[in-house]
Amino acid sequence: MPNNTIEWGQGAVNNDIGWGKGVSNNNIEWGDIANASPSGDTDLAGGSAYENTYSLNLDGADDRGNAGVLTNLNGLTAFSISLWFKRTTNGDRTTRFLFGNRDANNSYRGTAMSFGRDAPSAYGHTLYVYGTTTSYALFSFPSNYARSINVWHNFIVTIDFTRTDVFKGYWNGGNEVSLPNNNANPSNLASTGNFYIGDDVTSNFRGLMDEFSIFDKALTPQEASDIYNGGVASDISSLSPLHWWRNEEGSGTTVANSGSSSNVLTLENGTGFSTDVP
Ligand SMILES: [Ca+2]
Ligand SMILES: [Ca+2]
Repeated sequence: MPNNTIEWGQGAVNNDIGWGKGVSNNNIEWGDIANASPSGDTDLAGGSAYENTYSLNLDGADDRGNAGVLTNLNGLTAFSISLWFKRTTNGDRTTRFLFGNRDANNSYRGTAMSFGRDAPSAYGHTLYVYGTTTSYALFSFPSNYARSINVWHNFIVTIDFTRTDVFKGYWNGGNEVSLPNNNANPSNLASTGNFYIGDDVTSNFRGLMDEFSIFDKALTPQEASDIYNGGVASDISSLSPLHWWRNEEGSGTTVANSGSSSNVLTLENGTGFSTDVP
């Protein structure tokens, strides 16, 4: 009967026998909405399931995202960066930058990471780490890593200056590369220049990027594997990222920070979105 007034299927308001409610912490998601409520209570205000719908589309000319100065990274002795990327062309004779910090004079002031050129001979993919002293360290993935086009790859770089192998890097959740510091300095990270995604100074990345995150700790091999998740990006909020640009806006020139920090990503020079995601 339309408009019945007996609230069929609903327990009495404020009933105390748990009627209509899944057992607390049940593992069959009984009564669970959007996985946001371990007790099975409906959480209409805070419930939001992880979805990945949009990535960044970078033209390889001048497209980039600008996060400004990430002051909460300055002076850290341990940090990690995770990024997903997809190239759609190969044969590139230019080394392209996945990300980089630099100041108003184009001097590096933090990190930078290159994707080594394809030809005439393939280069490794190198992470540069500038410290609060003037010197820097560099660490490279082998040149054959992440070379295939039209598939999504994940790179995770972890730095811990108190570790013998200061650098541990992961490609697609494994393929670990461990390297000691190759220099007397630095012993920490400088972060006093703008942080750019897809850009260093001139050689911008060409392709798609997504779910870019930065942590104030060295992620473990298990955490690197969890982030890769078999090649499907997933909710990493339990790993407490400081910065996490998801690009789920799908339009406009500002990307929210889903980590604990407030730095938004400003999309410059016509940077757009794609519905192709990892
Ligand atoms: Ca995304
Ligand atoms: Ca452009």
